[in-house]
Amino acid sequence: MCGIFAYLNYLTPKSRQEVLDLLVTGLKRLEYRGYDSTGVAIDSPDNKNIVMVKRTGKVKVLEEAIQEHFSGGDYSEPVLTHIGIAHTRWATHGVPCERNSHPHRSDDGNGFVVVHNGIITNYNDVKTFLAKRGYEFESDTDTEVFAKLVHHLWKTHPTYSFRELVEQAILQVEGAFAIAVKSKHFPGECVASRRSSPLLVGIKTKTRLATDHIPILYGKDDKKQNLDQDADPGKPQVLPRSESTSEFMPLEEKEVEYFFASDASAVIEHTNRVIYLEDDDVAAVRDGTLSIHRLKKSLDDPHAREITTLKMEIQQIMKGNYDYFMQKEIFEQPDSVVNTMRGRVRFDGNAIVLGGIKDYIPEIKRCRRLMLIGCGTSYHSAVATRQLLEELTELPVMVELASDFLDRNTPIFRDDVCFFISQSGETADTLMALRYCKQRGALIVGITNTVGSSICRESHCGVHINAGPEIGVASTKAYTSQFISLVMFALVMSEDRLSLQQRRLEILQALSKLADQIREVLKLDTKVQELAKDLYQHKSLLIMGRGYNFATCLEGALKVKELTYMHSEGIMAGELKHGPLALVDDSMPVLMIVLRDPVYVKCMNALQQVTSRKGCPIIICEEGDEETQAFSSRHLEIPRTVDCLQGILTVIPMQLLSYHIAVLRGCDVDCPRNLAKSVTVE
Ligand code: G6Q
Ligand code: GLU
Repeated sequence: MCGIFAYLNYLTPKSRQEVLDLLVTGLKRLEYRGYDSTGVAIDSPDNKNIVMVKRTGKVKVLEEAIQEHFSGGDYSEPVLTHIGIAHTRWATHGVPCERNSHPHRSDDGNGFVVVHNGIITNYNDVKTFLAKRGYEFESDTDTEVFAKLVHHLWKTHPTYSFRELVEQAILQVEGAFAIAVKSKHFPGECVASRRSSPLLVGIKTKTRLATDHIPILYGKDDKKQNLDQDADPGKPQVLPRSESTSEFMPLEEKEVEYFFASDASAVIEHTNRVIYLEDDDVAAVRDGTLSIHRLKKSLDDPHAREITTLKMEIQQIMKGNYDYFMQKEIFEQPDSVVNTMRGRVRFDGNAIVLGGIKDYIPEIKRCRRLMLIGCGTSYHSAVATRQLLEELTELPVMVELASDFLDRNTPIFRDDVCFFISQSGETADTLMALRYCKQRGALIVGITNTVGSSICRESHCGVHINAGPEIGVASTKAYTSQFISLVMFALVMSEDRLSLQQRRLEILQALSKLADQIREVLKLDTKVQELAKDLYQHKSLLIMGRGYNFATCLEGALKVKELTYMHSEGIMAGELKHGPLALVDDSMPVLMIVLRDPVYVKCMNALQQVTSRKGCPIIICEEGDEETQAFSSRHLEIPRTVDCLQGILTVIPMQLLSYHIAVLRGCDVDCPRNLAKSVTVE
């Protein structure tokens, strides 16, 4: 999700103009990550204030705004030490607009300003706490609570250092974040931290550093303070922690520049010396000295963080170790599925809360039927989850392609609940179908990856899938996150059905294992690449399955078509003898999904029908299922999971297969011909 860039020069004279140029260039390097708005914060020329400029849209727009904003004051005067922070936002809480753009501030006086990537899942609790103490909020974001919380702590614990204030705030928040904080009250200092979102520190010095390691420091008291017991300002209730309690000396340099960034692409042109922060590391720069602190001491902690020397080119860093964004996005799925569930699924209490629709659940429970509407991959996520929705909601569920739904002038009732599923939230057909249903009085639920998109805005309620920006035109991680969002909805709907509790539990347990199982499936990559070598010169590929895996057949075939320009068809295995079997002979490539679920026997029948026509299918089957594997020498084994989640694990080999075939055929993986990421025309 989006990007952070911060720059600190210590005893290295730089004008504010130069700092702004550095910040804007840093943001430009992070643009590829996807974002919807931007912002920067620097000191005012009299050093008495912090000035912020924020814009929706591209970094270019911010750059122009900066030129306009800073044309008057004296921004060309060199400053010895200064800290500037910058951000590209991919909205998760609150639509993209200037008010919601980062940096966010603690108070009218801009005492503390914060840039944040990720989601603070308990922001509502923190917000309520702070609101009771008179804090007024000016944005809809989760981030703002962090700035205000630091301010609250500063007021109640006046002897705390900047780093200690941020540490205390971090101990109070839950979720995923990378943050960088700047303060008027602590000039020349910067504190940054991360949990589940990436962040690194780049170090630039005139001479080579004397050390390759930054020691990790621990405070005397890492206990989370009870926020409810406000200390009397001036009389701290808790003893402040001393600054350097460790026997290690932190990195101390005379003239030094530090860069805090979400990834190395933003720092590589300045320095190749970086420290990758680990979860719960707090990096603080004070008097030009960088120190790294840990919130909690654990036995297996290393004593120091290593300074790594980067040997990569920018282009390479943007895609990580991947050749294409699509490939990167496929491999991001263990994380993106967790992000979709973050703050929503409580595995310990078996509870699920979907904040964006919870107030509408009673109304949804009273509806006559559910309609799931989308295009392409998004439509397939509806096909994939329909059966579970029918089972757990006990309602009729219609699954519709938006274009066809409109062509048919489908009857809609006031008590219908219509889901509009769209990664971009801008697909014209889906949006028109939404308006059509809204006019007829149905309840509109949006399932999108893009906060503030048209579908988001025009829905009554919804779920953000939080998969992070998807850049490859072929949708991959958005599909698995849409899938999980719909599964979570089904679980919410069945919360109070006694007879379904066992089933819910089984699904929740399977969800908790999903990320690891996806990692297992991704290990099949080399094997899939070998299979791609067998297939890439063929003209066609048939993909067969049924039940919970039919959607994988459709989605797999779509991936193959759009990426490789080969013909491919997803075939419902139950339909084989009604036509498609005629296509099968010893030369037709066939892939079959045969898993141990309620339709296993029927799938085995289909497998037999294919092999007895001399077909030699590639089989996707369960780990160790020798009986099924006996039908073909080419098989891909996936871990066992609950039937209704199999589709998440089976689609990944299909994503990999289409990717490898496309590479072998020399196709443009990230931008297939004739296609666009967001289809805003009918
Ligand atoms: C497939 C595509 C495509 C997409 C549709 C709908 O790989 O990305 O099929 O799913 O064009 O787009 P939205 O999900 O953005 O509505
Ligand atoms: N949750 C924050 C917001 O919505 C940060 C999103 C991001 O990662 O950019 O503003």
